[in-house]
Amino acid sequence: MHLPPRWRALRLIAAASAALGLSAAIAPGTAAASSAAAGNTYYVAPNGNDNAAGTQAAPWASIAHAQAVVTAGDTVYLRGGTYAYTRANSACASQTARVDAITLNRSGAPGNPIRYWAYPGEKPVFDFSRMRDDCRIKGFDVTGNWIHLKGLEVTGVPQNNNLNHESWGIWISGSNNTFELIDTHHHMGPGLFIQNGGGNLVLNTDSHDNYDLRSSNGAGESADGFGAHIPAGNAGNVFRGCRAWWNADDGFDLISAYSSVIIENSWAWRNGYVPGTTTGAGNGNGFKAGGYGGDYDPGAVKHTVRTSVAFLNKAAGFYANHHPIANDYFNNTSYGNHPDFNMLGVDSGGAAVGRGNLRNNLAYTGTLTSNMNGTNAAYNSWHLGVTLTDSQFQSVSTSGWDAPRQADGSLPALPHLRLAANSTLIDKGTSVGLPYKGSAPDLGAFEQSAGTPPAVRHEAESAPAVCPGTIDADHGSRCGHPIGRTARPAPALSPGHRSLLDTREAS
Ligand SMILES: [Ca+2]
Ligand SMILES: [Ca+2]
Ligand SMILES: [Ca+2]
Repeated sequence: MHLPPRWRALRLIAAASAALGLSAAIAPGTAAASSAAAGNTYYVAPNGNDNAAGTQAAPWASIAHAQAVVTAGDTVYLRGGTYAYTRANSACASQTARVDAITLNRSGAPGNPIRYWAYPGEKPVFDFSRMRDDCRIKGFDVTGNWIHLKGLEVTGVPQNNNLNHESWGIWISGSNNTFELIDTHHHMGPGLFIQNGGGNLVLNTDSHDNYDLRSSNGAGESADGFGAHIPAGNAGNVFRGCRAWWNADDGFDLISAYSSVIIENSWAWRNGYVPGTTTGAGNGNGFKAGGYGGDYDPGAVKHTVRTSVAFLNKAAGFYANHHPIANDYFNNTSYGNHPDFNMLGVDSGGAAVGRGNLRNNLAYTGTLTSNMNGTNAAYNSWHLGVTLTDSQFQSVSTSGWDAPRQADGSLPALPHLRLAANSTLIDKGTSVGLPYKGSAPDLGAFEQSAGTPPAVRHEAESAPAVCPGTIDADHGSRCGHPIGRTARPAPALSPGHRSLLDTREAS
């Protein structure tokens, strides 16, 4: 852990509080025992023995042994301490083959997941840094369904040769799994990567300091914090309450995703650098919301990125990445990125054009926007015609965003980039179907108005949130919003934009 001891202690306290609060609902021997959800409870500990009984008094040693025993509805408590791995559970068939340290292929069932949870108040650490397998490595390979991982720290998956694009901390191809309160970091590849499957929830999870320094497509080009690169027919993947920082490539990456993904209440900062430095590495977008290698793709789907924050990323805070259709970007805050919102899309003829439905977003410092012609954008801070200053905010600090989470696992309550009580950005938004206070939504990720009753959900504004049909530069002004705009030709691409293409790590 890179956190100072004080923060680490606070984080442990928070984790303990959260775990204790939830453990009461599922504790063995309670009323839950009479419900269908109640299964067996087993224990794994670093000093355990796989020939033991798997009880609290006589725990097993490995999660592999546990998963060979469990069935739907069972809970495996992982005691605190380090589970160190030195080899995969199969041999490398070649130097470009893929192996797993841990394979979770045993599925739960609807309402009866298999739970692999940190024991309340303890932190099980899965350390893969000493693995020497000479091919691509997955720390956790989750191929099963209805599995719930909670409270685990996952670290150090290496690349042991330079013939591949990346290894992976957690690799997912199953469906309806939950990844909660995971701290995945210091991998030579993405921290958490959804390759296939739908209905997966990544909740209150952190991914940071990942750097693929031995990637064959360039050091740092593939270590995203989070990725979803799923085929069609896999709806319902959601990232909520997640943080991505100091990942060498992007914070969140949805390139080559053919099913819609939602990212909400999440933060991304300082991505695109060698972790802990300002030395540039990979692409460096906070939220890379799609794209298919830069080309028009008729299979494109709409993603949603909302109530999220990006700051100090090397490239864009929010980036369309040549996406062919308009994603929804609602109530996001982007601060000091390059640029804050880059809506570079592609039309059916392959030409560059702005693509995106933007409402209630806030851009401050850095370059505010680029490639906006052709988007459907209204009620964003740059439409107000005023120059923002720091006084709009309670704080513009970029420190402390990796502070411990709240007791329920949610993001820490910081004053940073929250609107000041007298901010002119309060109630300047328009309803996008999200809850808000006061007479209208505020701009940015944090609703600030207080003292007035919460509004009920309003009908969608008269201008549709989603532009019907294809938007292009000539028709952008027809995809209505009340602020008059003049359609202009799409701007030429700067050379740097092409370098933001990112086609490799989806493989
Ligand atoms: Ca990249
Ligand atoms: Ca990427
Ligand atoms: Ca408001």
